[in-house]
Amino acid sequence: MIKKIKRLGAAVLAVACSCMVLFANPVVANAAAKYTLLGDAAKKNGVITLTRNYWESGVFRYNQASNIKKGITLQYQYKMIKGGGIADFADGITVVFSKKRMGSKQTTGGYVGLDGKKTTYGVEFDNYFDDDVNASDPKYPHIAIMRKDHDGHLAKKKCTKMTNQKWHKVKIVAKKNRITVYHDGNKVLSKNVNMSDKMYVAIVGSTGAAYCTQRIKGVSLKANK
Ligand SMILES: [Ca+2]
Ligand SMILES: [Ca+2]
Repeated sequence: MIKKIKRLGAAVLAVACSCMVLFANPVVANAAAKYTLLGDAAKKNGVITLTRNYWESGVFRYNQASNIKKGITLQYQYKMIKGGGIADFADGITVVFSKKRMGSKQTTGGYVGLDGKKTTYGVEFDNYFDDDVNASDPKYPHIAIMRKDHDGHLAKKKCTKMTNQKWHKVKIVAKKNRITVYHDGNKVLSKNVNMSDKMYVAIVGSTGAAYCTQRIKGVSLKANK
């Protein structure tokens, strides 16, 4: 049984456990910066650690909806540090665009913050292949523009260096009808989408039966001119 669970991987267990109430200490507010850290996220010396252990979900959430009709530019840096369990890295970090503000209950494992709603979009930095449960998940670390849930890869790009344990720069230009993603200064993905005029923005890290430390820093969100 243990072998079977190991073979199935983190995401299978995520499916089984995706409805769990995950957060014992749900909210740490930072009103001045207009964002809130939820779940396992914690800030120290300007760096926000989203995850550091098994079955975690850490959320950086902007408290107010963004005007996507006009467009926004989100920038931050991230670093993934080798962890353990059934793999060295899992499951990744996702920038989530949702109609409803992200609350204190989040999915762990391969879902990485996506809530299953058709109106939800995201950009994932996925460092774990979700094995049998998610046939559409590429077998390599990838950046992807997502819709709805962990199966909803609208566009994807291989990115093995996301797990080289160094800081990487992300820039995402999100408009109502298009999401464009830059990684370390290079444009890597651009895809037509169909978002609402106003969307909430959050950055979510999660883990499952495998984990790694996932950190972000220097997060900024600006309205496009
Ligand atoms: Ca995955
Ligand atoms: Ca994926």
